[in-house]
Amino acid sequence: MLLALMVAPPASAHVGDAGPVQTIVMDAGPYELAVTMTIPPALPGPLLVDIAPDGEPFPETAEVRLTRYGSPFPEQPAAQVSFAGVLSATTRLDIDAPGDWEVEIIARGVPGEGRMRIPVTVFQPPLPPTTIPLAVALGVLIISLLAGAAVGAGGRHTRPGFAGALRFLNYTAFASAVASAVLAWLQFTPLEASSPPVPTYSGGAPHVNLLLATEPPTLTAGEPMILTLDLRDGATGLPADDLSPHHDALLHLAVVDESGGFFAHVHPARLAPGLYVVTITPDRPGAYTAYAELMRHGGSLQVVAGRFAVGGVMQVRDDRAPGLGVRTVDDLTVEVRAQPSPLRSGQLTTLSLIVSDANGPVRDLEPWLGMGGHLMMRHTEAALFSHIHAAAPIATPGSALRYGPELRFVHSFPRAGVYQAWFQFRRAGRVVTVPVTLDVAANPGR
Ligand SMILES: [Cu+2]
Repeated sequence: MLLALMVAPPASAHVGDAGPVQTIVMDAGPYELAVTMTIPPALPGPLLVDIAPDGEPFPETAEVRLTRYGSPFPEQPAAQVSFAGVLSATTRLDIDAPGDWEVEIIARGVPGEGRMRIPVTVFQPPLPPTTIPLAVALGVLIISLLAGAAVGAGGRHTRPGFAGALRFLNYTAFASAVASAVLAWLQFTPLEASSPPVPTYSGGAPHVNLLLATEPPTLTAGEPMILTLDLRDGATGLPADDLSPHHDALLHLAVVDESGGFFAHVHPARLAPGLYVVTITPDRPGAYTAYAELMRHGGSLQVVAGRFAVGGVMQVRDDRAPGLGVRTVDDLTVEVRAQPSPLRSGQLTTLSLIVSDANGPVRDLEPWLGMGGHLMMRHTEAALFSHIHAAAPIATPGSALRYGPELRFVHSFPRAGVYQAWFQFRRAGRVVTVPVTLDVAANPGR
């Protein structure tokens, strides 16, 4: 029972909403890193930061720093890790108080340096409601036992007063022992999973405005560029820095040119409150759209878009992506099927991807961003952007779950027209993108 009093309540995270263990994928410069944070179960305690390079190029080392949210990072790193011969490296950062923290990771390797700063909120929930009554009951039990012992030893049992006092102390000890046992049992029974407080906005969190900037300001096809996303609260204009992880990232960014020939699905690195950067290399001139998918703490998913133009000369063949049917992507044969077919707007449609290689159907597709497959899609004329996940079990970090050979996606096309679609899945640590053009006919019934 004393132990029950000593067990500290668990701390929980905001990076975080989803539980005390959270994976965040970010592109720090040239490196894609999957950072898994484990919030300490009690404070003070260690914040475990596991850094797993998620694809090529691989960094060689990383420096990790910790600071209170909004304070400058210390000169000296808290830890230095090497990725030589390991899949991931874990460091422990000492957290001594609840509140907002930031973890900085600087990865280094042959292609250069990349930086990211991930906000972490550590909560220490209030004591369980049974703690104080339990302490009182235990206190009464101890006092009545001691007093009973003193009275029994010092008093003469024949005296009616002493016998009555002794009986009273015995009853009190028995009652407080029963109360302590019940309260201790309640103490160990989890009432519900503790979760951080969700901010109360009337009508949900305000929308986010996206300010897009490019470096250099004048862009050329075939040359790397830095895309900066400045996220602002739609009500206050202040940086929107309360993004909740969804599908293993704070921000999913799809960058597409008007032809649909260029497609990049990346996870910009957070550098400052509301400020995210990513490097991409547009391969053709034209008008580009960047779709940022994000979720605010206590809000729902939203997509904000920005546009930029790329100059230069065409350096790639601009073929329209094939439609339904069989195609070869890298060393894989991928068949895209639709049911019902042909495609019509306004009807529930299952799009299937059947993946095989030289040895036959493939069953070792790995989770990517917690999912078996992703499908991003947009209408070539209407302002429609969709992100659909494969109808398959969701994978937890480090899961041994594998998918294939079939990935199914269910969608209802809101209107007729031509859709550019990109199916994505991961195999052997590599993300495979399958571009598909979908011609959707008008549904006479709608
Ligand atoms: Cu993503």
